[in-house]
Amino acid sequence: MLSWFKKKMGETPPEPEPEAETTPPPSAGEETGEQAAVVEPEAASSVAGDEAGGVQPSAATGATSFFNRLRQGLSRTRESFVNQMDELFLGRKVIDAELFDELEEILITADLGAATTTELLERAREQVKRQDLNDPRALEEILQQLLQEYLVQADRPAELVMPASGPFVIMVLGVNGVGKTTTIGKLAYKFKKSGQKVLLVAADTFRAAAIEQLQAWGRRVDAEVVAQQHGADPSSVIYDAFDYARPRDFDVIIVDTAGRLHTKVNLMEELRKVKRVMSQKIPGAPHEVMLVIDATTGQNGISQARLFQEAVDVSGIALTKLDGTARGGIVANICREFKIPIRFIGIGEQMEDLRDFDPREFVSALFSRDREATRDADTAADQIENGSDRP
Ligand SMILES: Nc1nc2c(ncn2[C@@H]2O[C@H](COP(=O)(O)OP(=O)(O)OP(=O)(O)O)[C@@H](O)[C@H]2O)c(=O)[nH]1
Ligand SMILES: [Mg+2]
Repeated sequence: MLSWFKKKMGETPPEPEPEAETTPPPSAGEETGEQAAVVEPEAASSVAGDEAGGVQPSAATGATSFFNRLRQGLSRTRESFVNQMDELFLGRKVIDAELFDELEEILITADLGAATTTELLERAREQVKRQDLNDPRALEEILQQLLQEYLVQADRPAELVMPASGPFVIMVLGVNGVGKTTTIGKLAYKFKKSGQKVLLVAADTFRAAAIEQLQAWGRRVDAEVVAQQHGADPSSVIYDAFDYARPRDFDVIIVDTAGRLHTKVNLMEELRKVKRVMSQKIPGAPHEVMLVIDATTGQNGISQARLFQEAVDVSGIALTKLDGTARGGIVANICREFKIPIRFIGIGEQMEDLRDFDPREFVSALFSRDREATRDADTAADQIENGSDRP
């Protein structure tokens, strides 16, 4: 399992940091001279009971079933991808131009995008030539490895970095229906499980149901919610919420925003304003601007995401509904397009269905066959136990 966020640690000296070179300085921590340290990774086997009632946590017990759950979530993509690969390689003895052409089609169908596909195949061709390879299976391995490289190349670290003092403010944005509120609920659940005090802020005042939905998540994961009435000014909700939070020592504040009218300038204006208000109330906030993208929307989802990125400086991506699409190649496409880390992936509607994005685990789950599932799961479990699953 990943250590998925870093936490302020005022007095305790930080643990030795295994991924020190990929870790940026926590902004507030540096200024204050305080150190950040990695919070213990969430235990893979400790899916807590649903104390507040509502959602049934599924039986993810132990690293093996954790990996299998990811496999299961990705089953549509995996089956389509792996089946097509198997068909392609079946009976082939050599790597030739025709094989590359057909591979190109598979990758494009998997939503890798034309540019990513072209670039990836170009690099694969080079490797085949350089190593003088003939066996099509070797090509599959190269492909796996190149895909993984795309996924890790985003030049910022995948963990969230909390400030050294004060609450960690996360602003969540994205087109309507992509899964913002659900992701916030799942994220709140993760933070709560890690012992953090969480406040949710209903700054999506566009429709009443959005506020109620966030409140329902708050009850479910036992987090407080600050909300005003439907139609209220989002900035005023932020003011209220941050005033409420100040004396109450929250560790994490997660702000839900509206996703309506994304093509209209006024939504982007509003998001900029909301962001500005946050920084006026809490210097440095929001510490994370998390863009939610729906994996089932393909290229369209990517162009929408670009609009948000242009309007506000996005620092991380949550990619939802990967369980609902056969085109998981979008992950590589997004990594190449945005150079922003994918922090989390959504693989279902339950509260534990938000997974830390681990490129190696993802690629391995994507390429695994049923007959290999047990072996892969065991390997993943070993890696998790040995703490060696971080790229
Ligand atoms: N299968 C699946 N469904 C998801 C996932 N994430 C969210 N959903 C579903 O997607 C639908 C929309 O999710 P919301 O969280 O309401 O989306 P939103 O972005 O907040 O929508 P608006 O508030 O209307 O802008 C809901 O039915 C969620 O249950 C996921 O990872 N997998
Ligand atoms: Mg919502």
